[in-house]
Amino acid sequence: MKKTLRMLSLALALALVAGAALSLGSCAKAAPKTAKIAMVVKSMGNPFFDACRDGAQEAAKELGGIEIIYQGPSTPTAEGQIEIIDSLIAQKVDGIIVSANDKDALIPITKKAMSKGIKVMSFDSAIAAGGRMVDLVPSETELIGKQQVQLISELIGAEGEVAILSATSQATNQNAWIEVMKKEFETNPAYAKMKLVATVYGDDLSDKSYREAMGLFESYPKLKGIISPTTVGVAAAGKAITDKKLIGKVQLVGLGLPSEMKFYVMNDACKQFALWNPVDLGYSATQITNALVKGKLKSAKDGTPVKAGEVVEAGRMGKITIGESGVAVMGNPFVFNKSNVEKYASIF
Ligand code: RAM
Repeated sequence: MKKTLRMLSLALALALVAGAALSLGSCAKAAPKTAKIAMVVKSMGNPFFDACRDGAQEAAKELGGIEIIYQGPSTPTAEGQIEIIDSLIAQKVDGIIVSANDKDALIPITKKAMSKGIKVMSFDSAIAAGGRMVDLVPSETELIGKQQVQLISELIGAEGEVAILSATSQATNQNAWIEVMKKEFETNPAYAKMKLVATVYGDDLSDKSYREAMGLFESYPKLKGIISPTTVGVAAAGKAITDKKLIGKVQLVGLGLPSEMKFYVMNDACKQFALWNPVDLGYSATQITNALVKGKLKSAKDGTPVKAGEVVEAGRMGKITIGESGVAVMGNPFVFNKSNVEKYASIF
């Protein structure tokens, strides 16, 4: 009897070991964990960033096993973004894609994220080198800035007062473009008869941008043109010109969404403007972050930029090559006018 009992308990022990081995085995074969990629934008409620999010979701769906978390502060401040990134670190996300409200203020928090193994890149509006692994710009900064001055020059016959209506005063992308524009006004002989009289900030808020545009009409009665390199600003300026019955007197160019600008192109408040495809921008950024998360793009935890010459296979966008200081460039801006604005308005 004792012997049978001993044999029984031995059999039980063996069965338990086998069971444990089996469950360990099935554990090893478990589905790979879903990667969490967060897109932190300048602010919520901006249709430009909603289009970037759509592109991110498209890439996530194609790649599989990726969850996109889309967040941003209610107004475009660095403080709001710092809080969000801090909570994303606590949630242990795998990657963070940021459009920065300030190129330097975010560095300590993104460095903290990277030190914990989170992959960080900026897109649209950069974090300075040291605070991210890659920065994806929509187009060359020089090209964007020069094109804006050329577009307004064409509309005002290269003569008269021009003002810039920007986003926030700390925005990396707008400030970089404005620097190029200022140089053009100062040094390009083709623009010798144009004068940049003011740069004002609407903070990517429609009502503030509208008020700033109205303020420009008051302060500069001889104003001939406005350049607004922000989708929020250029649409608000279109409305201000229309409401003030200044169509034909004050010309407007900028970076706008065809869907928001169609009305102002058709009523002649804004005869031409430029932009790239924000869906493609979000899609490309997600492809790059996925490559970082999967280790296909080598990165260091201290935030040293990814080496120049590295290539990302970015789905329908083809190959994206990383340049100096980890900066990658997407493509060239499109110019929109009466001939094509309606066609693109249904896309972004
Ligand atoms: C606004 C934002 C964004 C910028 C576009 C052109 O939506 O400021 O950062 O890239 O305009």
